[in-house]
This record gives sequence, C-alpha cells and structure tokens, in this order.
Amino acid sequence: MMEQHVFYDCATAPSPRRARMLIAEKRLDILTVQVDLRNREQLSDEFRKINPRCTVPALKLPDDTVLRDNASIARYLEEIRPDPPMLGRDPVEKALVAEWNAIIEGEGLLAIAEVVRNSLPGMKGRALTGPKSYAQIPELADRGRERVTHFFETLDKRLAGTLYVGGEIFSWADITAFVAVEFAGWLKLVPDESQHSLRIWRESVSARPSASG
Ligand SMILES: N[C@@H](CCC(=O)N[C@@H](CS)C(=O)NCC(=O)O)C(=O)O
Repeated sequence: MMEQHVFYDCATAPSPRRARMLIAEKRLDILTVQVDLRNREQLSDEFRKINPRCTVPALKLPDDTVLRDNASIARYLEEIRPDPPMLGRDPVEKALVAEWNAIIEGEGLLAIAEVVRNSLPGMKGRALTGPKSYAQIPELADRGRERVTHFFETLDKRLAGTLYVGGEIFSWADITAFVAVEFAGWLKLVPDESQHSLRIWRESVSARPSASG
C-alpha cells in the first residue's frame, strides 16, 4: 500500500476510470474512497473540503496537497513511478502522447459528455460539473452525437498507422481513448463495423488487466 495517498474514485464514472487504469498499469496500491455521484456526494460539504471543483478523480498526497484533475494525477504518478512509462519515453513520443491525449479529451470525451449532460433527465440542472448549476441545451446533445461519429473516424484513421494511439507503446492516450470509446458504448454510440483498426485496438486494450478494474 502506498502510504498516505488517498484516491477519490467513483466506480461507475468514466473520468476516475482513467486514473484507476493508470494506477493499475503502474502497479500502485493506493487507498481508494468511493464518492457516490448518483447521490450527489460530490456536492457535500465534506467532499467540497477535499475538492472544491466537486469532481472525481482526486488524489490526496502525503503532504495533504490534493490533485484535482486527471492531468495532474497522471503527471504526478509518472514522476513517482516512471516505470512503465505512460506519458512517452523520448521528446517526440512524449509530445505525441500529450497531443493525442488532448485530441481525445476534446473531440471524444467532451463530445460524449455533451450528449450525456444535455440529454439525460438525471442531469437536469447539472449540464456541467462543478458547484454551480447549469441548464441543459438539447442542441448540444445532437451536436455531441455528430462529433462522436467523427471521433471514431479520427481514432480509426490514427490506429491504421500506429499500434497504439500515442505510437509504439501503450500510453495514457490509449487509456483516455479506451475510456471514451467504452463510455460512448454505454450511450449506444458505437464504432462502425468497417473501422477495423479501432476494433482490433479496442480488443487488445480490453484484454489488459487494468481494463477490468
Ligand atoms: N477534467 C476532469 C473531469 C472530471 C469529471 O468531469 N468527473 C466527473 C465524473 S466522470 C464528475 O466528477 N462529475 C461530478 C458531477 O457530475 O457533478 C478530469 O478528467 O479530471
């Protein structure tokens, strides 16, 4: 057990799944606390003291610093446990992993979130995360669906030329992409049958132990 770290997770949500997969890939054993998003525990006074952004994942460090985003959590874990490298091994690979991670967050995860948060009745008044309440905009859900289709095309094209999203090794960009594709599937948004590279890659990532945690 990695002493004095606390990982704030929610087993059913996509964003903390990214951090959870990374923790598993790096074979770290971290005390995990579940935050019940369904019952709005993220908005409780107690959790606000940990993360005023009211989101998971969050990671509390031994000096009581709380990392409140996948970006900082990934950076930190790579520094304290460089092996296996998940953010790239050399300048070019590091740059491409960062680039693809940003593409997938912007064109994949955000597009899916647009659909979820602007169409599900349970997300009424919760169209954006955080302490403030925002109304749904149904048009954003329609646009999000279109964007997800384009995201699958982008990913399939990329994977036709490389083994993994960031290049030759399994990386943080694959985790982000995998979580996005699985999350889209939950909404019944699935890649086209013809997108073979995406299908083969998805099968190989699904077989990793970190994918089932
Ligand atoms: N950019 C953040 C996004 C985190 C995020 O949006 N988390 C969602 C779960 S997937 C959340 O905490 N939602 C709380 C809510 O819906 O109020 C990250 O990746 O760390």
